[in-house]
Amino acid sequence: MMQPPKLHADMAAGVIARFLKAHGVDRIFALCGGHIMPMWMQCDAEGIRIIDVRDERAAVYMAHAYSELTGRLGVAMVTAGPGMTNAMTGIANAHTARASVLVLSGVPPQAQENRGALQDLPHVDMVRPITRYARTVREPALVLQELDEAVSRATGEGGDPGPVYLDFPTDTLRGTVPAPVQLAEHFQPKAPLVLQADADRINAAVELLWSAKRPLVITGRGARRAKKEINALLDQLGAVYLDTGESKGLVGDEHPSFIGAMRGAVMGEADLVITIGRKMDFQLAYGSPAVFSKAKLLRIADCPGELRDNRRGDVELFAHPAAAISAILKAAAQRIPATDKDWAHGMREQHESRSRKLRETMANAPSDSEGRIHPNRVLHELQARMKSDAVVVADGGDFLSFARVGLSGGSYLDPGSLGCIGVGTAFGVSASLAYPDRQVVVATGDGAFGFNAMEIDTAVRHGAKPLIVVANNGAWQIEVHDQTDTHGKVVGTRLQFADHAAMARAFGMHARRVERAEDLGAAIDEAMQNLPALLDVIVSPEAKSSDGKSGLAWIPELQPLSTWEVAEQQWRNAEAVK
Ligand SMILES: Cc1ncc(C[n+]2csc(CCOP(=O)(O)OP(=O)(O)O)c2C)c(N)n1
Ligand SMILES: [Mg+2]
Repeated sequence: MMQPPKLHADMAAGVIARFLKAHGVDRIFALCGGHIMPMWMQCDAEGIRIIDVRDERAAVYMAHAYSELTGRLGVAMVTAGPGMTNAMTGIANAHTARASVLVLSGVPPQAQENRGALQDLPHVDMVRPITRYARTVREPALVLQELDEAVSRATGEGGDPGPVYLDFPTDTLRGTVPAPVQLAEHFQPKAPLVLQADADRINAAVELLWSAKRPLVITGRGARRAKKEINALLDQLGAVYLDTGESKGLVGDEHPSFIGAMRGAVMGEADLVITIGRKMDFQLAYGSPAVFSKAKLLRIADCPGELRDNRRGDVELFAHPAAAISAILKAAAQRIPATDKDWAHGMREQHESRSRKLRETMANAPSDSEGRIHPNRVLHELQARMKSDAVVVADGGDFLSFARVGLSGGSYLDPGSLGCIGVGTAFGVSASLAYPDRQVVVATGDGAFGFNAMEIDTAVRHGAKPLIVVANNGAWQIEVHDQTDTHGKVVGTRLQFADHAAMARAFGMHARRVERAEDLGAAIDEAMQNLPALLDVIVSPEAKSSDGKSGLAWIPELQPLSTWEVAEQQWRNAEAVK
């Protein structure tokens, strides 16, 4: 039988592995296949841990979560054809979330290209609109420079960060990279880019900030590396603060600026909105003047998508948020802010009173007439047992909406603005492998859980220790509510009250079903002693979340939420009359 050539470190596959290792990649989330085998074996030979998953979507989700949580490059490796198409949802999600992910794949050997080869698809064409860079690399001597370009784009050197894609014909992976082109420069890890702000614009920003009476700071993805500076800015200015799913945990709920429960009111009252590393996407009403009716805008970001989408800033600082805010604080020196302290304190007081009420409601949320537990009660019992640095992963429809508000920890992940439900278990496994000493709690709807449920197997095999809590209401319930309210008929949205605990046990995970509220506490305690674990909690389908009520599910014309839709229509009509 003919043998393929023996693998070695100077083959393209070996050079790829050495490049990754040199750039600090210590793990790859992957699912194997013949086309990528040389890379796979060489990554292992370099001591890079292969975390082998059960579906390529999960590989990319895990690389995504790793990148979001650690700030480093996440790497996924998938095989050609269906391996690659399975990965596409993960790539799309990383694209929307602007997560730095490198996806590596293979294509058939060049001699078989377009001949009807096994798993031959135009991968690059398929992912181009959802990647920052996508190439097939056919020449072994060009592997290093292509990798360098891809990683630079993934990490946002010159544009929005996000996923990048490279694939290689299998013969290229087996081809030798000539020693002279293996330049040492390509094996030098790069420090993260810190873009400095222009001094004139810093002064203009100080003017805006220090003359505002009702300044509101909103953070997103790009603010994550500026925790200290953002807290200092809030302290100095006495501004109020809204977090978003992208940057939860950056400013603690105990901070006097934090007014998360006042989201609706504050958007209309602020006279200056400062976005830091945050898109003005649907979650922020596209920045519409109909919603932010009195606000000037200061926008700070080091990537274009977070700097000027939908609304231009009165001042725009194209700079790393940490650098920009440090420069702002230095330039403002001892200047006294004009912030209306009574307004800010009032906002905080109302926030505290609403949060207190929410906590009471959660603690006492009654079961329904059939004894099924209210989702808020589940979250309350969980939260009571979680440490402040826990990683929270929320997923689902109604349950995501409850969990987003009801759970807090040191880091937070969810389906993001792609609304990519099903990420929960994969995100949780990756988080737990990244931070083995932190609690990782995955709070997921039963529908959402189903997409990647098999990753419970990956958790067990790889020693990841998340606690997965499945809110089992036997339905895609947020859709059931929408159908009932909007169309008066429920069709194709009911599931069974399936036994997810039995499924988890089949893969060697500790698991229990919980049916009564009074059993929750002990079941959670026991699960936390036996991680990884899954709790299949029967929750009431009658509970209706705020996302269910806000109109998010029925997709209005101009805005995502009904109240904003009304405001936008009124504003457009009033402007048209003028
Ligand atoms: C991949 C994907 N498919 C479908 C949807 C539409 N969708 C949003 S929420 C939801 C229901 C989720 O059900 P479940 O996870 O059980 O949560 P519940 O609403 O029942 O609490 C669906 C189908 C989506 N956002 N993403
Ligand atoms: Mg459900």
